[in-house]
Amino acid sequence: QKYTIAVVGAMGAVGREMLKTLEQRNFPVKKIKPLDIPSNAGKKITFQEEPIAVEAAVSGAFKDVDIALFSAGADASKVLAPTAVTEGAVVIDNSSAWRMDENVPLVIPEVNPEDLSWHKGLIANPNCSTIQMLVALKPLHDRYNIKRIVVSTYQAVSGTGQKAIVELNQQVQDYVTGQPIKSNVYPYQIAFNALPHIDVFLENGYSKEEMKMVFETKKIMDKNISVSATTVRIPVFRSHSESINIETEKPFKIDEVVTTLNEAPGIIVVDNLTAANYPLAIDAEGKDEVFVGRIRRDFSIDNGLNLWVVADNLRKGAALNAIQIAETLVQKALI
Ligand code: 2RA
Repeated sequence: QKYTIAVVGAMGAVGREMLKTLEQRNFPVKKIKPLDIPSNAGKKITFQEEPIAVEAAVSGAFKDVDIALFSAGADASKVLAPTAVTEGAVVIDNSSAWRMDENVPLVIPEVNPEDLSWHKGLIANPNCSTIQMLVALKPLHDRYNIKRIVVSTYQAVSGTGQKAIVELNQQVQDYVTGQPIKSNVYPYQIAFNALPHIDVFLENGYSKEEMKMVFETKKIMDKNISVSATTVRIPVFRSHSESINIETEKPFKIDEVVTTLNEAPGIIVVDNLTAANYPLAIDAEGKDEVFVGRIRRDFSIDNGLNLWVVADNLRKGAALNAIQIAETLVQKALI
């Protein structure tokens, strides 16, 4: 069977990656329906070497759609995702709009595929920084029962979108040519800088991005895990990097941890200090897997472990995870 797939936000960084990933994974596509804001209607995208005109993402656009992949921001999803479900599409939403809704499964296929069984037409894709962290930690949680996670992230500007990619490029060029550096996307210059400020700050002193990692971990993997997060924007175009410290209930041996990670789905271990081999943002770009290295005991506590985890934030962190959800729905006849 083949499916009509809508990509909502088709002109954005994640939307483009969704189209590319659908092509590369030979998803059984009958028809692609690129949707975006009305002012982008008529522009062309290419799918399987065919130009396709973008249509306006409005009610009525989903009547012939089987699966709608959304990456159009939370405001658009809040309104349009329920409309798409009503019109008969199964929606996989990459925005934060529906992630914590109790009627919406929040799914990473390597971590909690069973939650797809209770979807009611709308499924949420977790935040990119949560996805790569939980793909890496799920096998360790299953074997050693993680009690606490402390994570610091080093996030690429493509997580903010196309405009941030353009701004970082421009700032570097302006620096080289001696022009004044202008900052519109972030509160400060991002080139040659590090901003501990992703999304808005909340009453509790944490950013929304930091609290997403806390709440999403509890919903996806285990509500009993304590999580403390610091999320930082760095001048990298693609791939998020994360320094993760965990405390487990059960004792572990490091070589056992490495074997467990090597055998787990979606993970590639890159960890050879003699050869200075460890996961790098530039190596993860365009790849499907989550890369784990710098695996070492935290000697300051019992059963403590440190990891360095890197993944392409537009791919496994967004587009690929959403498409793997669609693949799982098809495989399990949940669509
Ligand atoms: C970011 N995780 O990196 C957020 C949304 N993609 O900005």
